[in-house]
Amino acid sequence: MQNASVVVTAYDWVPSFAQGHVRDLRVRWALNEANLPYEARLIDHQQKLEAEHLARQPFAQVPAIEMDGGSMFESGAIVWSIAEASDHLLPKDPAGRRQALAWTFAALNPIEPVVARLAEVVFFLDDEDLKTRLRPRAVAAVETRLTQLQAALADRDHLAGAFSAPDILMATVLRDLGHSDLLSHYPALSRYLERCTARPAFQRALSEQLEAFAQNAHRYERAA
Ligand SMILES: N[C@@H](CCC(=O)N[C@@H](CS)C(=O)NCC(=O)O)C(=O)O
Repeated sequence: MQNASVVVTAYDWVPSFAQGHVRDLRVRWALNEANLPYEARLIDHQQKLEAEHLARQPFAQVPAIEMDGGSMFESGAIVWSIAEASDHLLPKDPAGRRQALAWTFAALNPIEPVVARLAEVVFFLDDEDLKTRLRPRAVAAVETRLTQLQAALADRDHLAGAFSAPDILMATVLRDLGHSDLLSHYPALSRYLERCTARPAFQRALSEQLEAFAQNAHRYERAA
């Protein structure tokens, strides 16, 4: 690695249920849309706790990015910054840009936490009784947001005019429901997600994340 002007910090490997869903995917997608070459700095789950990484990401998470001589964290802020550096990932008019900003926060605030909560119940709870008790409420919270989101999207193809930064965030959040059939009850949202993820830049980003995991899998299989 090194000498690239853009460096994305990501995990070298995660368990299969999380592969293709780690949040550096959003950053890789935005960079591919913006045609900005980058290199990945791959860290493991010990390195994320070390001072060198905490200086980049104070909460011991990924992603983080180095670009324009500085470093930043939080995937939404990173995607927005990449979009600002690009000439086609944000509306040019002030009103459209404000809509894009609102939808960027919307993807990460009302929507992502309920999606993440359901994933937590499905993937991280070992207690089957507790899982059975908590799942209906977690599903209902997601359904409420999907109903509202579908109504707000109405017949538009994208959230804020043409495809833009908030679509990268919203689509990656909605993809995280792929472990369930929930989205199939929301045809406009299913079509929206298909439209976004059919983009070549998304496909490249996904391959790049998965390729890193595949290259490092042997180290973890040996350790298991
Ligand atoms: N709000 C943060 C969330 C980052 C996050 O949750 N990253 C996950 C991977 S997708 C992580 O590193 N989790 C490990 C941990 O929290 O210890 C962002 O969007 O960048």
